[in-house]
Amino acid sequence: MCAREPRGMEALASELYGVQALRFGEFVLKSGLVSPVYVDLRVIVSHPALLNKVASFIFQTAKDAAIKYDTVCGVPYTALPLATIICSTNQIPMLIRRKEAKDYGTKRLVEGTINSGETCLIIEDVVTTGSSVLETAETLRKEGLKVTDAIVLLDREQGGGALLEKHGIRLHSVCTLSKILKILEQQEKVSPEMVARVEKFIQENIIKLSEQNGTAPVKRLCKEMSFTARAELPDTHPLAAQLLRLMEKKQSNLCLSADVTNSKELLQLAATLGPSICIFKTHIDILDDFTQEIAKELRALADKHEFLIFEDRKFADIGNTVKHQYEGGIFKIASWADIVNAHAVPGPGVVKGLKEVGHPLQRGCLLIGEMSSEGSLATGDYTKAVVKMAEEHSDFILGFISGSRIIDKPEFLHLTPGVQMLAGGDKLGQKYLSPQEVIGKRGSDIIIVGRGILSAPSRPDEAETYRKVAWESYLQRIGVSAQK
Ligand code: S5P
Repeated sequence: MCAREPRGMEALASELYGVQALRFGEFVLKSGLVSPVYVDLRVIVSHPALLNKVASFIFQTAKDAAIKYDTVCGVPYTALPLATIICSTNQIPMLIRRKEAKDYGTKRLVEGTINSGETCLIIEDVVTTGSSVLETAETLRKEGLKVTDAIVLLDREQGGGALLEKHGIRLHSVCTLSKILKILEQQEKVSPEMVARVEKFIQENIIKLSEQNGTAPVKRLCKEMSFTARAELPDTHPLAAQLLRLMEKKQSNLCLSADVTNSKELLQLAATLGPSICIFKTHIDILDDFTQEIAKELRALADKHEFLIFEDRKFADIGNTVKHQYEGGIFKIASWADIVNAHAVPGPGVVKGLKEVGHPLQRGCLLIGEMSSEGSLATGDYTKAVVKMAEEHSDFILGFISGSRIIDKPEFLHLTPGVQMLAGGDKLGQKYLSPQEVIGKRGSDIIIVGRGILSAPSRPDEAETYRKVAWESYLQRIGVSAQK
């Protein structure tokens, strides 16, 4: 829903352009997408007159739409000062939503007086997918408040309105990106060619409701960065960069889950499937006959066929204990595994302990953000806290085990288990999705396949089938047609 064009919109558009809240050119977004437009309304806090003006436009839009509400809440952070001005000027009680994932258990998520049953109007600066507004609405609703409407200064028209509508929230915008574009074109601030480029970009990046999953919209994944480009980013972990390059070279984003109990079979798998995979994943403690010699042979096969070894140990203890588990014992995991993984449940100490051992050896670790098993508790706020932990330790954490992309930073890798050609599950709670769904729709990078390959009559043929399907899904995602 877009409000009637308010008077003074031309002046507002011009001022926003003047303070560089809207910029045109080539910008790499967090997701890796290259966008011809960059909208950053945070800058308006440095321009008090403009801040006031934006606040009054938002308030007027709520009035014009005859919305009934008792309180106002701004989506953190840019909309917080806007909500403050609106509430202070018009004597409306305000609520503040906390954004920090930390200490969710002890801190209130909403500050201010909450009167259950009252209606809260959400204010936002810019809406793309609608997910930030939705998150705020969900937090408020959990506190017993009603959320029926949200006002946004700028709707990028990329599907946010439809997502919010699905969740019972009407989105009203002071202005849309295409409207602002027209104004700036008339004012000769933006060339007709640039306007056409931005319009095309908007069209190509509309997030359709059919592509959305639950509350969080799955990102539209065309025109993403290639694995090679991600390897070159300055913040990509060196081991992730090595992996991304070998993936591109071997045209493989397949990780084999070598869940066998006999070392001969393990080595045979590595020797025969090695050319098809980018990672060989072990559960070393299920082998009946492990010796350090096996680890050595596996290492040699990894070097020969250019794959990384990932020991799926799922560390989950205090830092001091995991350090010993990683370095010592019978397995001496750190001496042969490039990658390990850990649960974030003990807190950052688990990462710090592992890092003490792994970092000097140029190893890397994946954090488990989500699990493929039925009833997993690794969801929602827990997953968000895992992401935050990874960002704080990105010199050692190179990515995630998750069902989908859980952070839009191309430096991080996403590996997804629970993959078979046919969706379904096993009798013990494992749930399967197809490679196309995982790579193409959910934005993960690497599929982890165990029994889908291990129980096939020809394991090498089946591995090749999985490799091809997952690779084609990746190519489609970055907008390159697969070579037959
Ligand atoms: O959430 C998870 C995380 C992992 S690492 N779900 C999983 O299934 N895994 C592992 O992936 C699991 O331990 C097993 O080794 C593999 C899946 O095997 P499959 O036979 O079901 O493909």
